[in-house]
Amino acid sequence: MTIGKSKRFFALVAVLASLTMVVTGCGGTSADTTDGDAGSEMVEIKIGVSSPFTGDVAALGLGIKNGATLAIDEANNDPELAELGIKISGFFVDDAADPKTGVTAANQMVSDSAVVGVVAHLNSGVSIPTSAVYNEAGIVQVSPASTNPALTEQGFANVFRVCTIDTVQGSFAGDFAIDMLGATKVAVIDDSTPYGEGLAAEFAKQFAARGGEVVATEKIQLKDQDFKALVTKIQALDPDMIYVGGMYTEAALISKQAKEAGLDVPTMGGDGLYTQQFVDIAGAANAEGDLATSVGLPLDLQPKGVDFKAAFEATFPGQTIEAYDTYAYDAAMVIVEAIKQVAADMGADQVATPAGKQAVIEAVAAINYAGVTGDVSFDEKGDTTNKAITAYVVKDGAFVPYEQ
Ligand code: ABU
Repeated sequence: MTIGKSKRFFALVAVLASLTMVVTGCGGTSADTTDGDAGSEMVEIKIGVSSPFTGDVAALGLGIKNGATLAIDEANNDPELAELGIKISGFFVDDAADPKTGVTAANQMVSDSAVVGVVAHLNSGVSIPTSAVYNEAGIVQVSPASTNPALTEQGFANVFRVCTIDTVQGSFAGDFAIDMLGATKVAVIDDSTPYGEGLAAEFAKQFAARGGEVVATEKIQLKDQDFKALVTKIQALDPDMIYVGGMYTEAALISKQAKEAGLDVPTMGGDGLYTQQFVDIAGAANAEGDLATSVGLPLDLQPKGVDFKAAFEATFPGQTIEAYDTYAYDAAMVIVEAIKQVAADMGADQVATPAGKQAVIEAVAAINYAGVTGDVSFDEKGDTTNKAITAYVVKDGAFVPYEQ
């Protein structure tokens, strides 16, 4: 952790133990084979990747696809993997941020016996129901972005995430609103999803525990677009901030319509807001001063963030690195590392067998991987041990780390 540099930011690591904040086809037994460069036979192992490639949160979902793609490309240039006789392919499926579509996507991926693990999904509301599919199929699920605590509270030994959870993020945001923004009265809105409800509740709990007043607790639905009546209602309560547990499209429209109605107070939310799309939808002038927390450190403070940026720009010229790209990269790499361990122990042709897939789960559970985002390891539930959270503010039309 680059303490010296991070002192400039309210990029804080929430240390869970003390809550101290420090600045700063199922069951297949045969594997597909393909010819390697030297003419030797390679075993093809697949990693499923599923997130929203379409719809209102596609910016974040396509970022996950990009991050996982970079990892898979890099893995296939790894001489160690080639020596083991393995080629990795991605199996990409759009879940459209929809629980039902997500379950279909999950079934599609696990039906291919070469799929030994999945990087999935963005939305907690999708990751939670699909986790039962992966559990039944006996393959590892590593979510890059689903932050609702319930995902890893189901007792599934095959479920992991590389992003920290909303009890950490929500309480961080509650403290931030009090300590950094001096907020006293907040209107809290959630989007009725597991993520939005959970994050808003954690924020409100901490904000109230610190002496703040929650003047409104309101619900919206995904794809709502007209928030004028809601804004009028909360405007009468004179809040000095709006907190939105939700995703960027709805939150940006709330910010825009609040400012247009004369309710000129910051809108704040969690990682679901941390994308330039939020600013673009709200309009830069409306979004100025709005805030978002997000998991982990800013890209340039992530241990391998600068290298990731160079590789990303070479592979996806003109595209933007989104909030979870490096997390998707690390999620895929954790699965790759587990595949390498299992191939070394059991042989490449055993990795995609039921026993091999179980061994991959066990290898992920024990992993200690030096990732782009930091050291990746998991606790007994499958949650990351990396509890970093950063606060960002919109300044001159773009999110930047919040400076004191
Ligand atoms: N973590 C933000 C967005 C995804 C979710 O958890 O629903």
